[in-house]
Amino acid sequence: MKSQILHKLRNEKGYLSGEELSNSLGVSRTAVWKHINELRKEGYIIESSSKKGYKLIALPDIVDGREIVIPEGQKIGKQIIHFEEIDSTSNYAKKIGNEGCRHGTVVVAEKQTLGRGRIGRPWQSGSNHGLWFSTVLRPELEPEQVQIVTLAASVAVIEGIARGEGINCGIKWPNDIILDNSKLAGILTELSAEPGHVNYLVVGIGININQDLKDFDPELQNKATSLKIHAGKKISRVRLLESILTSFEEIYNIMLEGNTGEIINRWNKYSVTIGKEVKIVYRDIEYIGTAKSIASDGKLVVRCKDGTEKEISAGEVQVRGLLGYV
Ligand code: BT5
Repeated sequence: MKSQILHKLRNEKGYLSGEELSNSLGVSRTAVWKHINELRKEGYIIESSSKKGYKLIALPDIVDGREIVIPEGQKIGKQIIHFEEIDSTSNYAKKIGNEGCRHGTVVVAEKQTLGRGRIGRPWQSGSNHGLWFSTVLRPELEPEQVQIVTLAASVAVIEGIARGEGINCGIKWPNDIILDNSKLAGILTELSAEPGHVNYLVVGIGININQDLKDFDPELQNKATSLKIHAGKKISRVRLLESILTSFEEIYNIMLEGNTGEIINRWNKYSVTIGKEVKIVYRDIEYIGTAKSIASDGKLVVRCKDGTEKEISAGEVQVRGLLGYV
């Protein structure tokens, strides 16, 4: 009943009288009033006037499926599973990936208790100030081609933020989204595969949205940022998630058409890595070179000091001068 009342209020630009609501839904006016109060507790701002009735003024910034509007035909985000709190959205996405969930299913949480980055590193996501979500994808790709999906996801985040908020970010290979020389977002791609066949991929995306600097753990305060810190105002997580999912669908379709060149071109456009001196740390071996380009399979091509070229697909790339890494 509550969601039916909400639906009616959302479709009405002006006021809806208590009588109209109670008649059309077949419940008493007291019941309508109780549901309105519950919606208010959930964060909906509903104005009431004894003469005119109820009017929806503002939506809460809760990132569940009720609030997120996905364009007709879009597969990514068509199904959204929302948690108030979870260990990690990527853990849950893997579970439902194994159970055969639909391509494009998105798992999103207000808070994570065990958010993680690559190689077991922690991801700070214990408050509802950010967007923490994981998408299950079922692409027809060979396991060795999946690096392109991480690049595609980075492009989707960049373009979704530009489209939704008009803020331009950069990408540090392979998966860091950078704003004002600090880390705004990270992407963790995990794979379930058999030889020659990808069962599914889970792309976990964490974006700092409405944190103030003091909300970050002390060790992150000199290397993390949020959209609010940059823009000086609160940002709607719901609207931003919608625009990122739409960008993701767009770039995913380009990938399915086999046009990886277009993904690489866009990625290069946003890259803060190419042309920079980088330090590669891989299995205790360190070397310094210049990031030259991205290969068609998403690997980073690095020209080493001795003139040789290496293609990097794993390990840690540190961009000199950025984030105080070197
Ligand atoms: C990443 O790893 O950047 C991938 C982060 C992916 C998080 C999403 S949230 C939804 C989904 N569910 C999950 O459990 N994970 C995904 P990596 O490149 O390894 O970077 C990790 C490092 O980033 C940490 O060691 C910290 O230095 C830093 N870091 C941690 N939390 C941060 C935050 N909120 N903002 C900026 N930097 C952070």
